Amino acid sequence: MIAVEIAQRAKLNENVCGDVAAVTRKPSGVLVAVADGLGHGEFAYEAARTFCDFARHHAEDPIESIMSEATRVMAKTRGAAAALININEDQKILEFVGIGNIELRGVSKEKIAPVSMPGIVGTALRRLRSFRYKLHGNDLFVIFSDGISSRFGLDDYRGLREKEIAERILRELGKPHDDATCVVIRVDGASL
Ligand SMILES: [Mn+2]
Repeated sequence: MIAVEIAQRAKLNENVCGDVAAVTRKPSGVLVAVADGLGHGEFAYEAARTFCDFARHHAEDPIESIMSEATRVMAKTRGAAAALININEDQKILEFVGIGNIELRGVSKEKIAPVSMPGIVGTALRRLRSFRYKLHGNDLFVIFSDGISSRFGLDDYRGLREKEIAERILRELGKPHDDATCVVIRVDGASL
């Protein structure tokens, strides 16, 4: 089983959150998209939502092609930082691709330290780099926008339920002056 929980809020004095996260369940597993629209407010939300809608509609495509194809629709928006995480339970792998400040952390048997490429989805696409990790069972992953301080150790949260991890990271590490999003994924060992 793949458990996914999202915690999110807008920056201080803003009603609309410019970060969007989308979870798409597929026969093979799950695709998670996280986008942080440039700036704040309505238009930031519009850009982030456009990315996540595109990802949802193309959820069966390889993540690199979703990311590169999204450039076209995103050109009509103000752009976003974005990341895609695909978990394939049959192949027991997690794949990541990111552009801009969305980070993935993981606690697993191997070191999980992918990097997002610099840039904005919606401007000319430069080089993409994707990362692929083997799942071992009971792997824990956190994806977060730059409205969350990266100064935390995921080990500290490991014993908690997914929803509680997401909410605590948001509460304890969220920056008041930026939209903040935290997505927690746990892959149960039983399903692998
Ligand atoms: Mn941000």
